[in-house]
Amino acid sequence: EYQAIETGTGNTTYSGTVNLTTTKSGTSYNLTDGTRGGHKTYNLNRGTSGTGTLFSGADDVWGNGNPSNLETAAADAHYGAQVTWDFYKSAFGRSGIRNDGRAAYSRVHYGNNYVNAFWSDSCFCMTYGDGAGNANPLTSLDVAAHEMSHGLTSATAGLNYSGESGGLNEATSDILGAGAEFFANNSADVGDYLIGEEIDINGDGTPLRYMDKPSKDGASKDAWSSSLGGLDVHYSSGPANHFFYLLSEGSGAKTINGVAYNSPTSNGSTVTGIGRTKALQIWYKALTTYMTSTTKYAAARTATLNAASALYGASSTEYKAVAAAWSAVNVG
Ligand code: ASN
Ligand code: ZN
Ligand code: CA
Repeated sequence: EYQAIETGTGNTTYSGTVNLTTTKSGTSYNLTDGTRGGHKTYNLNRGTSGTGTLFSGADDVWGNGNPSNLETAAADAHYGAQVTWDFYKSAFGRSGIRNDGRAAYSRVHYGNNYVNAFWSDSCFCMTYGDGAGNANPLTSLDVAAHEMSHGLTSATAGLNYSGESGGLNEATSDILGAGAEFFANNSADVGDYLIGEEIDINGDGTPLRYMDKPSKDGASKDAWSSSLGGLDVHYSSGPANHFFYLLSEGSGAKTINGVAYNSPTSNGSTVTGIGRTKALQIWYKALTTYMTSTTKYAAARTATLNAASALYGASSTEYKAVAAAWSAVNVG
């Protein structure tokens, strides 16, 4: 049957009106992205297993911006996978999660009132709940890039999802989630160092996590201590998220894209940032070259120093900034 790559229109909840790469099959359209490894977006229609049905229809317009339209979450999820694919390619020269040109797939409308999203290695797929009460659908771009980046971590360092390595695994997803959001340069969803700010999971407009000062969420740690590995991985991620913010932007007060940050240091030092672009290069190289499944915080310091040395030299400003940013979160 006749198949063609098309550019459709997504009317998303979080990212405004966006172009979506779709497929025309015969006379109908479906959410298959033939330019990014064949990524597909499926409707679980409240189910919790299998793939449900591939989103398809008579026109190439997806959703209306309102979550009550079942295509809207699909537009956000399809867009999130598309942007994250392009971010990996543009920033890191990487072709998909496994760097093999093949895509994962996405499933939306998982379960009933499900307030979460997740990556699964067994399906090689991202899954999104619709939220409940205050919590909006879990399909914002930073959440999508966060989940897809669990796939990347799994395919590379393989950081175990518990203890300190689990915190580093979670931080990697937050770091690349924020990286994808900045990369998208979408005026409806500007880049920030907040995770899940649009979901409103707390019902008071606050994000899930803050990278400049992770303790603002009431549970995450700003700095390493010997008890860190006993925490939930979404809280032991704090020092690594904080490291990444400090390395990118430096300590103290700063406003970026209209969001005010104020990042402390645990040792009273002043850290000067090297910019997000270089910080992302360092984290990615550390993740894909030097970290392993059992890497803890001390080894993450070494991994990122090795990455900075390989990329910029052992006497570079970048190398020194990595050391200073880790020291500022009590690592090393
Ligand atoms: N949204 C969570 C995460 O990606 C789901 C989980 O904890 N498994 O970390
Ligand atoms: Zn996660
Ligand atoms: Ca964000």
